[in-house]
Amino acid sequence: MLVDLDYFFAQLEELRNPSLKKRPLVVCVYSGRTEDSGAVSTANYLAREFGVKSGMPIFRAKKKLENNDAVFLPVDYDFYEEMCEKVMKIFRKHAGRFEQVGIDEAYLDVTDKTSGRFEDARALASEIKKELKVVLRLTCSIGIGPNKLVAKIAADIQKPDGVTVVEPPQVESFLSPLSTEKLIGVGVKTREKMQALGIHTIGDLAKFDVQKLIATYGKTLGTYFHNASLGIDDEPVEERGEAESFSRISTLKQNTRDLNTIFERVTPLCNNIHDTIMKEKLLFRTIGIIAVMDDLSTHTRSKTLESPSNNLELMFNIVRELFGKFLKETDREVRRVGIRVSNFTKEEIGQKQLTSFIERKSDFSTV
Ligand code: DCP
Ligand code: CA
Ligand code: CA
Repeated sequence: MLVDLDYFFAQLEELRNPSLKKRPLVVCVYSGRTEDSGAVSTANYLAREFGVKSGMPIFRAKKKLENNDAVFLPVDYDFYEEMCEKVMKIFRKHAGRFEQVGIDEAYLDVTDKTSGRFEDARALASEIKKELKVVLRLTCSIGIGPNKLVAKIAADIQKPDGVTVVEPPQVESFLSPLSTEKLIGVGVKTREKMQALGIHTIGDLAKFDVQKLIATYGKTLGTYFHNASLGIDDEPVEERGEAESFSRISTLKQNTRDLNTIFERVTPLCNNIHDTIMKEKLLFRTIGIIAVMDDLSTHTRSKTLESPSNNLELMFNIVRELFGKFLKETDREVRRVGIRVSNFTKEEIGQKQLTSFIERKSDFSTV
């Protein structure tokens, strides 16, 4: 399933001020140069009837909406992010695996929950929409398909407040009449190039000789376009942490080459990052060190684990090992030290492991 909120920022503005629902509403990113310079972030469906679109210059939207009692509001990202968190919490509950993509949409793998039955998935979609409506008074559109590619395109078909289900036997006939630009990776340039080859729809692309596609776009992209046109996609719904990486850095009291002094300095940084990781229920795979030298040059080294972990002791050991190795590679003194942890996945280990882990952590702080 791909779940996408309808006219998201504008819908949120209507939520806190329902009188806006009856008027064309445009949410704007003002650049501040002149009064009306900037771009339209999004608009409610009333404003869209006048041709207002995301990305359009504000002055053009104003012209289109002249004498129509329209409202123009500046973006309020803090409010949108706060609401986004509440929305995603509801979606996440209903998914076996969950992957947020962008501020207002997420993939939900519901294969296990529905035993792979599309009718059950449709019922689940109604349930999710109902909960979103009752709890937060918001609407969304949902696409359901055998994979992410089909679900994403399906979600766009009936908007706002729609559900579109595409079962495996319908995939080809569903995709075939659509424009190639519906496929991820087909931008303006690619579409023009495809048009020159006589490819306009996804169906044209499916019929096009795959070897010729490869000759034009290279092996990776050519193969991808061919498979995508047939609705073939086996990308998993990927649980991921919100942050790409966490890092902390600190200046030493004196420049040094002494490993113990360095380690003493990075220990609280490790503890601090580790607290964040535990709070966010993340597992890391990559641990890195940062060293800023006396000549202000910056160096990094990192190590990637075979499997994800949240073990603090392991983090300490690797940080120590990396600094030890690094010092052997340089004659300079270190001025600032830091660590960076990345490559996150969401924690899936049981409560028991978690508790024993926290105990281990408190052992450490008494050393
Ligand atoms: N957004 C933006 N600038 C853009 C596109 C989008 O600021 N050029 C913001 C505002 C949107 C939000 O991202 O509300 C989500 O984008 P969508 O593409 O999902 O569009 P909407 O949710 O606004 O409308 P729709 O009902 O078509 O999904
Ligand atoms: Ca949306
Ligand atoms: Ca979206």
